[in-house]
Amino acid sequence: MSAQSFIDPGFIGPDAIRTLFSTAMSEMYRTEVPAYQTLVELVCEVNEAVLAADPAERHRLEAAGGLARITEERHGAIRLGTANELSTMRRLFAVMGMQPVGYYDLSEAGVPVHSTAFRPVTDEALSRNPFRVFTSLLRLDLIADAGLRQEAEQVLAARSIFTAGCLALIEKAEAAGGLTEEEATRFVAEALETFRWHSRANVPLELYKRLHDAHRLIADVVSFKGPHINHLTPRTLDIDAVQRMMPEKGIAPKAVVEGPPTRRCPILLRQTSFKALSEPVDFRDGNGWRSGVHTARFGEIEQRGIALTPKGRALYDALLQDSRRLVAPAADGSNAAEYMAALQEVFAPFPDSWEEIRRQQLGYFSYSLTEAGRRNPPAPDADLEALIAAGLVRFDPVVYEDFLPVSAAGIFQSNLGDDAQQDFSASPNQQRFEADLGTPVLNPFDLYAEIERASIDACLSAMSPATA
Ligand code: OOG
Ligand code: NI
Repeated sequence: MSAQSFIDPGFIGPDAIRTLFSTAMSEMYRTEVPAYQTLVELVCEVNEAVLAADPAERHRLEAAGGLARITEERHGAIRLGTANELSTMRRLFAVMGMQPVGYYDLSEAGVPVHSTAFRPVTDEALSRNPFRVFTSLLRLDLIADAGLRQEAEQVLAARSIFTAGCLALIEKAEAAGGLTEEEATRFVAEALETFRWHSRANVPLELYKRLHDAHRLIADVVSFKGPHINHLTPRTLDIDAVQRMMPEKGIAPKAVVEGPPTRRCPILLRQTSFKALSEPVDFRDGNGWRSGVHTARFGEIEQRGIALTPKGRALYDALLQDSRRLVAPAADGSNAAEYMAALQEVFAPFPDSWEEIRRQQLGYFSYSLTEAGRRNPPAPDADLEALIAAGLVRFDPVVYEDFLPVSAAGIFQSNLGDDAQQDFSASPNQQRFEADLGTPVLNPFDLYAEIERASIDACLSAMSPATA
């Protein structure tokens, strides 16, 4: 019996809805932000070159089933204003098989939001389409000016970011356990409306300015009819090459690549972005409109590496902190080369071979039978290490599917401009976030551990009567 048989035959299934949605989103963003299209083309070019130059890597990705998903792979980001918006967004994403994973506190980095990532969680769903959305909730509680806070709350309380059709289809999916193809097509079209850019602001220019002075991000969330998608990020196999080539395509990247340094064996996540565009916006003015500008939408690329265990992550966090203590990256990019050199040097103790990362239990791996293993399926009680040594089982890094708080802060900040540095005291409030969300967030480490465990089980049950 396959997992598919649990889905009502009349329904198309959450993975297929997610693919319809991510494709529609990508098409919409391509027409809204032309530089995104340029970036996607550059990433494709670089990915093809990497695979052509490294047949072993191509083969490894093919064997591990990871090649097909890379070209279409994207993440996006939105910023929400209220608890109600967040909990409804959770239900919307659930229709496409996306669950809230992880909690990110950005207050520490001077950004008044806390966040989670909605994404598929099983190995199977991830390999079909790993589309994820970094979703932030504005924290008006961090705004000192009580009067302004109240005005912002009123504006947010009066807006509804979901169409009636979208809400009806969410309810339908929840009640029936899925959507038919026809319903899914309508659902995607309705849901897309929530993420669309609105060139007409929800507020007068005067209020926009006051919100903007409190924090640029507050203006971005409160002033508009909905949470426009603010970037869509393709995945590259060589972020250094894309970073180098962006200026040739007329795109100016931020000065430093966030995350770990360049390595032979990529770990976690490396990201870089280009600055937000200044876009014309009409603000309310009495009964009419008045023109102004807003900068919110930008482009980003990422390179994903292995998911680290808590032990590996602790080592990463410690080394990142050490490098930043040595050279703090300046907002204007003036010491970028120095910072990247420090990063490279400080990270030297992090092992850079898959064997060693595995031996020290720093990362999660997916185990599978080699061709020889398939010819000679191991007994259920066989020893995994012995099977690896005998060439019957291979191991591949499990891809990191999540985000990194320090990197996310760097991405936020590069888009808020150098003048936007602001201090909030660090005040993570996961409990409040989960209450607003309506569920606890999932723990990413549990999900990776489960993928690893299931892969080992699958190797050792290849010969069991149930599947023979
Ligand atoms: C989200 C910034 C964080 C990432 O990839 O870490 C992010 C935002 O600007 O809303 O997208
Ligand atoms: Ni991003």
